[in-house]
Amino acid sequence: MDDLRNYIGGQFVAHSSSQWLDNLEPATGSHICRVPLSDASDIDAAVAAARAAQPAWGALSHSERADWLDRIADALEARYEEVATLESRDTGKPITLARGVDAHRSVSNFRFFAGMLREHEHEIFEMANATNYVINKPVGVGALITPWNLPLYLLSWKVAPAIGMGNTVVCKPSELTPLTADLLMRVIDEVSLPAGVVNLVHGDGAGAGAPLVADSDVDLVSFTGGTATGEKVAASAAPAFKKLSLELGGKNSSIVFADCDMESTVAGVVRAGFLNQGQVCLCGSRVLVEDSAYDEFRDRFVEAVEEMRIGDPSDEATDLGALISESHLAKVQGYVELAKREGGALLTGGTSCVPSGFEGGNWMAPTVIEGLSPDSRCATEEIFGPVVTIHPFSSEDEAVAIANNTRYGLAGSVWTSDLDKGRRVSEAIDTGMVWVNTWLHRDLRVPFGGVKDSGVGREGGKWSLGFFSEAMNVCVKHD
Ligand code: TXE
Repeated sequence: MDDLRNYIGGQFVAHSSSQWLDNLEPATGSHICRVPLSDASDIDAAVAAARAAQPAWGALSHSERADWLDRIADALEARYEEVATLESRDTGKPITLARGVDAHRSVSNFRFFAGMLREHEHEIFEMANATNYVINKPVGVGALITPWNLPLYLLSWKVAPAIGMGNTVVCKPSELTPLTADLLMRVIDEVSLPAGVVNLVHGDGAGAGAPLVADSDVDLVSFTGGTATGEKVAASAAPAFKKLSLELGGKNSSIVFADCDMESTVAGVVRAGFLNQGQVCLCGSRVLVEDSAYDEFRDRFVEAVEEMRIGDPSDEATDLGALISESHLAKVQGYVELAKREGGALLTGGTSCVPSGFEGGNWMAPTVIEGLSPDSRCATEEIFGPVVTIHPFSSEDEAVAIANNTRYGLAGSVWTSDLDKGRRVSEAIDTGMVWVNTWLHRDLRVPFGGVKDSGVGREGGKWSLGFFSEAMNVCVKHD
């Protein structure tokens, strides 16, 4: 595959330095392409192109911009299989997941926000002698920074509402998974979106991400990634009062009550624990089980985990693929070693499991650990891999207390046939989102985001439209 190039002002351009990063395939370790290691001068050029394009783009009506989003959606949909294949190759995730989740959502993100824009109306607040109407103006130039676990899914989740509300943007995708971001730029070029509305600069966090956030001509920052990086982004953006949205890590609990439907709960909790090899910020990586059902659930859960097929990501029968990188694999394995030192017992996994022919890749068996204190590091820190810890509880209060004993507060799930209990427990958990008897069941209209160290702000539906715009009130006095 050819070396990648930045996309600035409607042109694919070379970066200014001669530095490159090798993009490696997680499943095999083989070389895919070289990624530009861009620097502050590339960022300056991209931000200048975005700034120049913003007035004309911001002057279009919502429905004109909605038409552009639909054109991008159509062109992306025409390349559905290409999106899925590139995403699977670049991330190591199974092709069925790349099709059903990544390729599907990338198209529907553009379609969904096109529909929202067409329905968007000014809010009106009548007074006895005056009418207030609220308009949503573009913020200006947006910096959109995304991680490697759901590359195009998350990038399109930001690009669509950002440009939909009249902003122009500079995207900085993860340097580990640049392929579908490059594809999106080719799609945007193909549909002839006005030059400078969407720009993309490849590179790492220090060389490209940090100067982008710090650029004085950037008005808004939408970041999804690790909590430690989020702290740096917040510190850089705050002094200039940039609008900021941070979607960060999670350590989410799946809370299983004895009165649950055992079969669907086991299937749902396995999916929550291991989707995308556990590399989703929403994953339920700590499973809390009511003590009277603990033994039965544990045995069935481990059995179901062992039935998952690990192997060639391009094989439709594969359930679990490779981890993103060698260093990430080492970090996840380090947590398994830590769990042993913390007194945990491995119920399954804990080892590498390299499929034949994939010796150069980053492979790890799905791992379940019991016997750890719910306060232990492995039970409270984000591991972001195929590792789940399992813990008994004896009361609703105890389950909630365990669920809340982490620095994170992103998501969770509750499994019970008593829906009153399901709602009661959900509302007591300090997170941004909870599912009852399901997991990752997404309605794009609802708020998405976390509390505590899981982030700041909400995206999704009207929350995205609000974040990517400035609300302005006009009060007109009547005679
Ligand atoms: O994320 P980073 P990484 C978690 C997970 C994972 C950890 C680190 O725990 O192990 O984060 O993953 C860019 N200024 N999540 O290292 O470093 C970077 O180039 C501006 C949770 O991949 O946060 C990339 O584009 N940008 C998460 C993006 O930030 C900077 C999904 C994310 O990279 C930067 C992925 C800087 N100083 C990992 N430094 C989730 N919540 O979904 C880096 N970047």
